[in-house]
Amino acid sequence: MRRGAIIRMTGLGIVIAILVTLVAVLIPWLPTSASEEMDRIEFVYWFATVICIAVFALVMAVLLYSVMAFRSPPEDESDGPPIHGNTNLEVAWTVVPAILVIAIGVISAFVMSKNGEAGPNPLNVKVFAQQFAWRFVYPDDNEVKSGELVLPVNRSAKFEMESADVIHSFWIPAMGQKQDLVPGIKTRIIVTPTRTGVFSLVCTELCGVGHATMRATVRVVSQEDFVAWVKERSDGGGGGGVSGDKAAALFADAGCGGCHAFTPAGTTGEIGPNLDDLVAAAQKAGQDPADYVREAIVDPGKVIAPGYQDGVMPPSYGETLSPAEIDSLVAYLTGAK
Ligand code: HEC
Ligand SMILES: [Cu+2]
Repeated sequence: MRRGAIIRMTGLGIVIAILVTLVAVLIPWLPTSASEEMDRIEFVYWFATVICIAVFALVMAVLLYSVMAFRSPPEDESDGPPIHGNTNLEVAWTVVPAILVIAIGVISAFVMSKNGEAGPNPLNVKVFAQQFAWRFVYPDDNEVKSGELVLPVNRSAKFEMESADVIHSFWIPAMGQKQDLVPGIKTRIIVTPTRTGVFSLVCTELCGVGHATMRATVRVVSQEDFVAWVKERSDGGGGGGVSGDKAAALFADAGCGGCHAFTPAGTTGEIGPNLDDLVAAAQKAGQDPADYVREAIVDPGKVIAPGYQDGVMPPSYGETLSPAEIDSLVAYLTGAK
């Protein structure tokens, strides 16, 4: 091949590589990493991206050069010269991509296995998902329950996850790891936060009308703050007391607030009816307010609030909440103290 052609193609390739690199580097495609697992995932991402940029630049340089250099003059209807295979070229374009793809595969497998290791002293957290809320239980820390995910920094958290209804998916974008929750089986995932702060956990599997609201706050705190939080959460026994504060926390933890507006709880959910005037609604239905509300929670399909659909409010609260918890919610919602 002529030297001039090689120089021109190389120049084109360098220009293309620089442009594409700018697009890759200047646009913040990924959130700033907040976990060890995400650091490794980012490594795989950049490894694959560098290879892609090199291959793209090579192919585009040859293509653009050929389009310009071998363009046929107008009116030229003759055939091009007959070309036979070029064995060296064919071996190169088979072997080089094979090596690159295998390298990406090997590195991914390595990172996946590393990201599945929990370290010596993981924090165990049970995750319960249901349309459209997350609940967390800390089995080794006084069985503390929470609707907010609180994690100590620099310690692996090992999540054991269950879904009460349909497939959901656990994802904290800044922490990289993602795992489905499938009804009937327990799935696991490990996350090791590397910096304190507030992040969000989102459901990333379309799971029904409230899917977009199925989020939870993730708060990563120092080890001391975590111990203090567990202590504060355990004081008072966690047995589903009937105090207003507990009921308010339960209303949030059980996901009610994601679907219902209720002024005392400060929630604004719009998937279900506003719960501010339940006493009036019960009177209209000619029922005792406490019975009316209890029935609405335990057996939501029995009477459907006008203008709303059956099958949206989860029918499982009668099983997932304890009788004491249901009592406290009923008292909270009817304004009885
Ligand atoms: C996925 C959304 C969703 C969640 C979560 C949810 N609800 Fe509902 N809720 C609804 C919808 C929709 C209705 C109306 C249909 C019906 O009556 O079943 C409703 C109806 C109700 C009613 C009857 C309202 C009326 O005016 O008659 C009450 C009371 C109620 N919900 C309380 C709760 C409580 C307490 C929780 C948490 C333990 C909760 N809901 C969780 C969607 C939800
Ligand atoms: Cu979901």
